[in-house]
Amino acid sequence: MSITKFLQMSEEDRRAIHTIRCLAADLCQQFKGGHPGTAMGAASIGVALWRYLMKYNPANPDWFARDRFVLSAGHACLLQYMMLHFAGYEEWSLDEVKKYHAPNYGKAAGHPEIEYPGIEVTTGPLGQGIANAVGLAMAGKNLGATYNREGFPLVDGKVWCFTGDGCLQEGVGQEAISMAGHWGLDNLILIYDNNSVTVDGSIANCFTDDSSAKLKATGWHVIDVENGSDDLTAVVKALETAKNLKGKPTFVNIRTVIGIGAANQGKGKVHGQALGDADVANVKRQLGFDADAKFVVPSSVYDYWTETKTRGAAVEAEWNALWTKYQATYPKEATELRSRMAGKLEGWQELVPPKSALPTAPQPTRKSSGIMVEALAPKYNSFMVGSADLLESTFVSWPGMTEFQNPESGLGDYSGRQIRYGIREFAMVAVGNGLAAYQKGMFLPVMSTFFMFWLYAAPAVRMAALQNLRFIGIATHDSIGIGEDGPTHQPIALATFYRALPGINFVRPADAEEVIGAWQLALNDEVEPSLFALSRQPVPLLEGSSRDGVARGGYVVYGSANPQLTLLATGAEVSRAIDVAKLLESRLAVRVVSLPVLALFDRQPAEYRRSVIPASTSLVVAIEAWASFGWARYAHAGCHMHTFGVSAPQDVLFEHFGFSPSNLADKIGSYVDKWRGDSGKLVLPGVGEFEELLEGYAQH
Ligand SMILES: Cc1ncc(C[n+]2csc(CCOP(=O)(O)OP(=O)(O)O)c2C)c(N)n1
Repeated sequence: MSITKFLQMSEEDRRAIHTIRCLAADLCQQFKGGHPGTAMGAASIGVALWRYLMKYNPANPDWFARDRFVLSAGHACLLQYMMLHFAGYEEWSLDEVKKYHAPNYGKAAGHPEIEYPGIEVTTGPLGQGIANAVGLAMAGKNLGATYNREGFPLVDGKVWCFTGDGCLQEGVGQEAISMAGHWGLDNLILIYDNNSVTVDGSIANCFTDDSSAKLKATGWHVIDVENGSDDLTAVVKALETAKNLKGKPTFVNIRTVIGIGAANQGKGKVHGQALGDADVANVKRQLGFDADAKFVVPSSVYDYWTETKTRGAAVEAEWNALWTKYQATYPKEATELRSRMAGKLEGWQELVPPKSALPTAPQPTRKSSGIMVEALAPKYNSFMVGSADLLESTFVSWPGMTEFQNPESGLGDYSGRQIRYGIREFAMVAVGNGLAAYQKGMFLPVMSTFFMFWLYAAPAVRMAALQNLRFIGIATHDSIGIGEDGPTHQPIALATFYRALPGINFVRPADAEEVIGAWQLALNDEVEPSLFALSRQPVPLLEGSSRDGVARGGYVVYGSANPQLTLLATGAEVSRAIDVAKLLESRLAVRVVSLPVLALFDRQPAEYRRSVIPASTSLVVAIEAWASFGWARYAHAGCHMHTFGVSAPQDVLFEHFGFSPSNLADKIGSYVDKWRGDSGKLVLPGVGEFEELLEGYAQH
């Protein structure tokens, strides 16, 4: 394919595309880094979308009814930045775009970031963008089904997602594709920039799927374009067709040439390296540009793009008129939608039961969490509540719910808010991120699976935390307390990651009261996602438990005002720690501290933390049936897991691993004796002397 053979375009189109290619070469060459190849090869796709097809208003990037674009191949962000510049987004001046890879970094980050105008989600970890796009498309479908009325297509935007070969190789991309096909999301268009090249070169060495056939078999419409880098007309036509197809999402498989025009066009080398001065000049010469002039944008190219601004203003004005009429015609729906547009969740506080109304008989914290799901989910259309095939055991269902399903299936409809994600944990959370990103605060995704399988979802949780995308994650069966399912299902080290992750509320509540505290914390925090680790096994409602204590991250739940020994615990181990305290208190003053949210406790004033954990006057021992990593920060010693767990009933397992109250009292008692010495005066261990009290107790 020769780059001089642009037979299918007008002169203006060709010049616009050439300009993008030369700019991409210059932008990477200036700091000798970045990803030029795809921006060059897929320039025609960019022009087709922003110049011809997408509905947006550059003067109001957050216009509610816009189409949404997701660059799943986030490394190709230069293309998006240039498009936003040409389309007329004020904040995307050419100078701003030039900050790509610059030391004075700005909006033109190495991968697109959600906080900047025209960028719907942060992308870069390949595959997740496809799932985000599925979430955005679900959001559009759900809103349309809930608020659109005859003659009022209030929500009818499309979601355009750009994928390369990489995102299609990633499991999460395939999980999401499968979901979209199942749901028949016909507002979703997945554009495959099929250049058949990744970092290491041709995909012939690792990826030989027939993607078009595969997507067809997954329930998608498929359109093929053969000569995408050259044939703008064909690209526009294919995307136009895709936009109008009904009943299924559409996959547009467009063959392009990566780095078209460069010496190494079609090769891995142009994917992620600057071309070099000589080759940049060579590209420009071929495209009829001055080989020595940099960052050249002919004025005719800016003229070519002026239309996007007038068109954008007109479509928004038209929609505003529709919205005005809608508000007059459907005041109730409009009021609710307005409140959701503002990200409000009004009146939930009144629906929260007081401690006196909570069940006093022991019950699993996963079940206590269900109290809040049942109280809130039926009332708020913003709640999109689902599970990766564990709806009942994670208590995220409610009587009378409607499933989010393709109406054709007879299983539900698009207004449904109970979501069956199937056994696709990673995509579940990445899709949830798309829901949350549609318009922050408009949706509150609640998603569930066993805690162990939040490991599968971890990369998407990280992206939620990075972007301030709020969700509530329900992570049940959170320890060896899962019992007979055995070590494959018993999380030991996972909490360490979630505790270290910034921007998330990771909560392990001790009882029903703390579960309420966890929900309150999550709902009061309008910014960060939350993840609750919940027990499979029953725990009693503790006399000293407190939702306000959860709001401080940790608090004294039981025991002495002047302890010689302070026990720290979380979740189901808190009641166990209280049992241990009771066994020891005939000879020691003991206190028990519940620490449901370590990161939040860390942010409390030092005096408060000292008053809760008096580490300079008391020995401090942590009890938690997870790995000990991190506890040396709070305690002098700890009782933790050192192996992967075993298959047996949960009460047998707690015995086996040394967590019976009598064994814990034994071990901790001996530890205290050691530090009390013969004189009886307590000597406190120093930094670095953390002791593992259960290491070696269980051999496997
Ligand atoms: C999950 C993940 N793994 C690895 C990478 C590193 N990486 C960035 S781009 C890329 C290759 C992508 O190939 P493709 O999607 O075909 O993009 P193109 O070469 O067409 O630009 C890789 C491996 C990444 N960004 N995300």
